[in-house]
Amino acid sequence: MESAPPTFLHIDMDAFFAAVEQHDHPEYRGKPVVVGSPPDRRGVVSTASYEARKYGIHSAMPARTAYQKCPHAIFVRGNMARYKEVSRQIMRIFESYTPLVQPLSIDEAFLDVTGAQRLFGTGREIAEKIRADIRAQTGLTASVGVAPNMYLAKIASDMNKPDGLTLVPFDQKEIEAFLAPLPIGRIWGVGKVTQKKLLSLGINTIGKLQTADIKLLESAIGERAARVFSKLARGIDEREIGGETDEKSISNEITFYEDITDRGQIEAAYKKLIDKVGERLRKAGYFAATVHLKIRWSDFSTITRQTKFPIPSDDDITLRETGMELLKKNLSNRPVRLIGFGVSGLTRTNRAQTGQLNLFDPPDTKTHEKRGRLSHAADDIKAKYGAKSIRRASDL
Ligand code: TTP
Ligand code: MG
Repeated sequence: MESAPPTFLHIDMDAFFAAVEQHDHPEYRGKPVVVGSPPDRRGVVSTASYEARKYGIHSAMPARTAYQKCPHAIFVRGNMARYKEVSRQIMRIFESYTPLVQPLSIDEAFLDVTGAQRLFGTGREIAEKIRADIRAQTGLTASVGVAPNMYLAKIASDMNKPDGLTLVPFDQKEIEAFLAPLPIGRIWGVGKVTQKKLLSLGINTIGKLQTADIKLLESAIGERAARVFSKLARGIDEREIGGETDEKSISNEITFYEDITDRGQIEAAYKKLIDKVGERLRKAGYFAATVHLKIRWSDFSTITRQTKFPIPSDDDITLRETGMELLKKNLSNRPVRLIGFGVSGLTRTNRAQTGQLNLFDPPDTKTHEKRGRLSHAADDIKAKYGAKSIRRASDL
């Protein structure tokens, strides 16, 4: 078997809430649609159709301002339950191509399709198939970036919106040339503060950051940040999909777009991570013995902490209780860049296993074998009956 190059997709729906409204209400199509607060209230715009964006309307803008810019726009409150339903549909499409899916928000996800290439074709071909599936099943368009890592895929998906497919080169020199003209704000994690500091050094493009003196950078933004951002400027990103890394642990993490200090916001994001991990844990049929917390502060220093459940657990309540306790113990007032939650010590039963365990045949080995066999069986069925045979069955 030829080894396929590491390939990641970032998929993001176009004008998501507004596009759903235009799909569900054909009379809105081709017109400026603004989803969010009514214009006579003090709320903001959630999103605007591309027709409305021509008038300068965008997410987070006061609805009143949007109205001033385009009084004839169609203002709708939106229907979250419906958006979540479409979100589930697209996530299911992603999962029909690879189990390595990391949703980032309601309308976007990272996919590691490295292994999927054997079954479904090149990264580009997979991206096209997914776009076609989304269109067929939801009537909506998505933009996709195809790249050798997640960070480049995310940059790329935004470059030809709406309905765009952007391929990032896989050669290091070409990657650097691809990034060079982009503004530094496009680098994942460069917030307003860092941007200001870099601009004061005359660094306004990724290209300038590529060639910047490292000592100068370090003195401006600190050693760790300098190291991380100069790597990202060259397109180097070694992160993996925050999914199941092996059979012994399940974890998920989120990097915030900006450093967050608001405890409520951090806790809300963390709870979502806990729920996701719990879902996967149960889906995989495990109980976990240990909870893990990861916090990366704004200066890139990182802590990991762990604690044991009273007994191996898989239910949401225990996961949340134990997880939140661990978070509350370790959160301070420092701004947070990344938060992660994970579980390990996975077992098939939550009963004490004293004396039952054969050291030469630990449960994880069996699990691994079983899962391996299952995946192989799935691969075989797909190879025999077509790539979509399994997905159709699970969609029923
Ligand atoms: P985005 O993907 O950021 O925006 P979008 O899908 O509307 O448009 P684009 O084509 O540029 O991707 O966000 C997805 C949805 O999340 C968006 O449709 C509405 C919601 N949202 C808010 O409610 N408030 C916000 O400030 C943002 C940015 C998004
Ligand atoms: Mg979007």
